[in-house]
Amino acid sequence: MNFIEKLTKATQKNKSLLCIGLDPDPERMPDEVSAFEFNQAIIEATSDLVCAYKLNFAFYEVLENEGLDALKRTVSCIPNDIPVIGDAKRGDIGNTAKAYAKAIFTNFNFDATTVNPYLGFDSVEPFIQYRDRGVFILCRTSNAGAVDFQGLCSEIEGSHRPLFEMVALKASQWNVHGNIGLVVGATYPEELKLIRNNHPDMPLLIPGIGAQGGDLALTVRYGVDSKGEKAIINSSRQIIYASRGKDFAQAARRAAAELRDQINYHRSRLTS
Ligand code: OMP
Repeated sequence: MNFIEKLTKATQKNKSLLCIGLDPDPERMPDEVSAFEFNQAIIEATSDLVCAYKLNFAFYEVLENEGLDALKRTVSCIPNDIPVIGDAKRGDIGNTAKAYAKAIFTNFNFDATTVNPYLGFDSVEPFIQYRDRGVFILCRTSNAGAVDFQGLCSEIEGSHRPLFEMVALKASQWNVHGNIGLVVGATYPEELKLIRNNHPDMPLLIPGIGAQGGDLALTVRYGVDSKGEKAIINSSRQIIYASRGKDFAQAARRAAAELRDQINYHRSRLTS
């Protein structure tokens, strides 16, 4: 089964577009719980509520050996039918990108990853060669500084459009194996609408709900495809740090269930 099939199955089985971001931060986690134990408890409490999990490499790399061990063990303890995204935002020359892709897809066994397209096609190609894995290209990121470069004017087929639209166009041209998606932040709903209109079938990874204040109703309305799917709506801190007490996993479950249900409420309004 390839990434898109796995994502669609998990979306339908769990009736969910919610992706929980497993970004363990010892400053916010309960005391005396390791990163792996933290993740394991949250996964056990939430795996029937999500369409995917996303692990951001930064939170593991900063913990050195223990973190890399936690990264690997976390991937293996996620049920096989839930896709796992390794959020590494890699971007480098082809030879190096090949090693990054092998590490992410073979050593760590992620179903999908995030890629920074700044270096162009040869930096992305080694990732898309893994045809059964998903590759999410950063398009319109959720942060304030997204405007610095992504908003710069570029020329597309004779008309002047912002660079992030060019990135999306190139990504769709590169998508010969059907395994490319785009990252578009929930904090830029108009841009999300534009990208979805121009690329009706692409899976979109949409971070920025919760701690970053993205608008959920607009995210759902503009982010989903014509079937109400292919939007992976990520929230990390709002869910995993719902409580710092012993009940942290159950609190994460409540926060996840609430967000999944809100997403489904907005989805139901699109079809009614
Ligand atoms: P919260 O703000 O805690 O929900 O976490 C958001 C997660 O999504 C973090 O792991 C970010 O690194 C990641 N992210 C963004 O916040 N904005 C982006 O534009 C892209 C990503 C990402 O690629 O996942």
